Amino acid sequence: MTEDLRNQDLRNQDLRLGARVMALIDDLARHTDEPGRLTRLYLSPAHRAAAETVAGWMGRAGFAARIDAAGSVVARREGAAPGLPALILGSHIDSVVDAGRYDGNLGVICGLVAAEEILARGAPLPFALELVAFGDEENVRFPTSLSTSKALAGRYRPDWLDGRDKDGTRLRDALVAFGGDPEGIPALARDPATVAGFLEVHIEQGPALEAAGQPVGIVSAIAGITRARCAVTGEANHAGTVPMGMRRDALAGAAEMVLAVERLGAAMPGAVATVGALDVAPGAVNVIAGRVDFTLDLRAPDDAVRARLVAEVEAACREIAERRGLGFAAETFMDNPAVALDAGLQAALEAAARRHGFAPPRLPSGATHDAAALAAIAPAAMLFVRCRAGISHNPAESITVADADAATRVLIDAVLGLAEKAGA
Ligand code: HGY
Ligand code: MN
Ligand code: MN
Repeated sequence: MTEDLRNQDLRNQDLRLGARVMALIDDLARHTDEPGRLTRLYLSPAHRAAAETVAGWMGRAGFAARIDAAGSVVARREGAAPGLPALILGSHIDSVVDAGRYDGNLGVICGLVAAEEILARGAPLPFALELVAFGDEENVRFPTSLSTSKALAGRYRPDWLDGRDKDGTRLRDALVAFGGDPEGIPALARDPATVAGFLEVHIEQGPALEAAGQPVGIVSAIAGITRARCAVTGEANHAGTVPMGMRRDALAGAAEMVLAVERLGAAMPGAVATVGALDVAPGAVNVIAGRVDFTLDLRAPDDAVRARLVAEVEAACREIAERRGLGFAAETFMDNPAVALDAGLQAALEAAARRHGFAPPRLPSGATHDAAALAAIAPAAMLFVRCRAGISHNPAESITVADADAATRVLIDAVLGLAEKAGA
């Protein structure tokens, strides 16, 4: 966001909380694995630095903060009595490659600033407050699925520990190097009775709130998502000597598959289908590609539609491979059903937003979130925040100070409303 737009917001009204949120997000953005752009993959040095920074801020806010065995930051502040069920606020601090700075980080920092404000008001709460910064929501580095929030939800898959990143590093080894503890992950699972709820603030990553002229929206549901790693195998050979009709070109076959994925996704109501990463081997100008690895990301609000899309995409890839004399293998590593978010918490967020004069739309999330994992053990809800042109997973991701302020105040109001209701 340009500096003058930020100042303009500040000139108009007291946006103390929003200004603090934006300043902390800007500070956190310096922790990147790639100088010049924001890339903070799970268990990387930048993830460790960001986790320690956030844990320090939570500690200074009066929370007992630690980095857990799976690499998430978890901080707790007791309520009116010790050992009460916790209302958890937070999101994730890992990012995609060349990311925007608000995806995930906004929810962690909004939770922190809201908690600071709530504690400053001094009213004892009828629940404990916990702040979390999950570390593996994007699942970009390893073939996992919301692994750090699923650790808290008791749904961690031990085979994730043997997954490897593109350099061949095993998650287990990266976790130990990070300072985590693979053997300590099962103990992270929460007894559902100890979790009162989970509230996640997150940028919308879409255009609906900007079109509606609203700073915040209430998320009704999170789309189901299937992700897979695919391999196309042909025969590396000389680009100058092999006649066109005698080739087993893995890249030409993969290219036909990518177009089939796009066509099938577009034809399926409400679905989206993406090939986001593709690697060619051996990758030389004068060598016919012998192998191509690519990723699949298939989503739909309706699980039956997603299942149909997955089946059609796999059938199309196998037909193309067969016709071209290629090998095709697909390994699904994420298969998350669509999740309806908690009606009571949605209502609490909506009531808080309306008390601030907003008219928050209810909208589904095409992106997945840690709330989808926590919803397995506790009431979970999300507050979406308007982002410019809906852009995300891109350094152009941008929100305004005023909207950061609005989201933080709505979150505070929702927590206090829940406290009043629980304490009634
Ligand atoms: O890909 C997603 O839906 C999220 O940004 N991890
Ligand atoms: Mn996110
Ligand atoms: Mn994301």
